[in-house]
Amino acid sequence: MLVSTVCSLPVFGQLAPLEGPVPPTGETPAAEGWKPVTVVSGLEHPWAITWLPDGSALITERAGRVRVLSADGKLAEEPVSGVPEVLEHRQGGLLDIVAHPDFAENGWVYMTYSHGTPRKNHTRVARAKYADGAFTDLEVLFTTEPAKSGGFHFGSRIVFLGDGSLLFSVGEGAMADPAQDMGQHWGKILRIMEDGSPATDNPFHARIDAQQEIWSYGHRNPQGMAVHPETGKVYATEHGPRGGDELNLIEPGKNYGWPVITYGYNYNGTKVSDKTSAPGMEQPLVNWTPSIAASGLAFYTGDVFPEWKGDLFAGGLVLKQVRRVKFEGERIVGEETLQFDERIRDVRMGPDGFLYVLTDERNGKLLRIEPD
Ligand SMILES: [Ca+2]
Repeated sequence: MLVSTVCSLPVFGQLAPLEGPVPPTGETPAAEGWKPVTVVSGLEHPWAITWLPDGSALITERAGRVRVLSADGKLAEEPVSGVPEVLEHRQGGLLDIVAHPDFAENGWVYMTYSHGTPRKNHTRVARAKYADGAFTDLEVLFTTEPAKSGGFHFGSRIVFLGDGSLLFSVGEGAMADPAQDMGQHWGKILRIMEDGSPATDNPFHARIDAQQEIWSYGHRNPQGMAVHPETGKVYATEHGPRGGDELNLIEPGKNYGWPVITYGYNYNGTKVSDKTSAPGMEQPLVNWTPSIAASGLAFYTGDVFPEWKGDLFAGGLVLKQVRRVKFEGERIVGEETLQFDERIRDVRMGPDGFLYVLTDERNGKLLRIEPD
């Protein structure tokens, strides 16, 4: 059985000698002309940020709080009331938060979180209406089945597809095999309608031995997901074990291979699998070895850094980096590193054309990436 020790892996430049022949991808060149500017600190293990139309933002903290950041950059002392009760346990807690694209009209905010007990838990999606520091009308939209044990690999990110449905990612609970088990929700990217009802055009909707919410499968722990601003295509990053972190283009019905194929190794250096490819299984667009410990993911759509437009920015926990994955059209043509001093949990586009990151620390920060 695989057990994640992502949190305790050594940092970049101090990697312990590997026992397995992990192919190194080498160091990527440093991105030039940027600097991090602290917008606010005092966030306890922040996980995700979403902006509202008035310029304020909501930030989740893993322990189960949502903090309000005013449009002028002040953090409200009182957390948002009415947040769903979460299981805070190891990697579990309050995870992603995304305001509905039509928030100005409907007021809905969507969240994912771990729910239950350390021995019996699930990943959940819920929504609530937000106004003036309070959630109301809380609705639990989905609960993964079956219950699992332990505090690893809950996922999770949410994206809206613009057709009345949403995708959310779920890890495989650090148990590997559920990722290929179509009877389970674990290790999948799932699709439901925005009101929680079933999406009747899902790829396995009619298959009686499969969970009908499955959109794609064979995932280990996807913790980054973003929709391309022009093509509408969905990209996701996931944690490999030791090495083998991946960027994937997510398409309905496809199998992304875990744990049958992988470029990663177990933490003790032994092989997870003899295979890095197999018929009917997708190859990653990018294989990050050594692992960056993939976190938040965002396409850059602003004008502050014109040369970054259309590129994908992937956060990394263990290497304390954001990787700029350079796109020409839909083709990946290179990669650069934005090096930070702290673990990066989320990467998002702000409404002001700046890229923002959240650091995963007890005294976590929101950083704005500005020209240097
Ligand atoms: Ca894969």
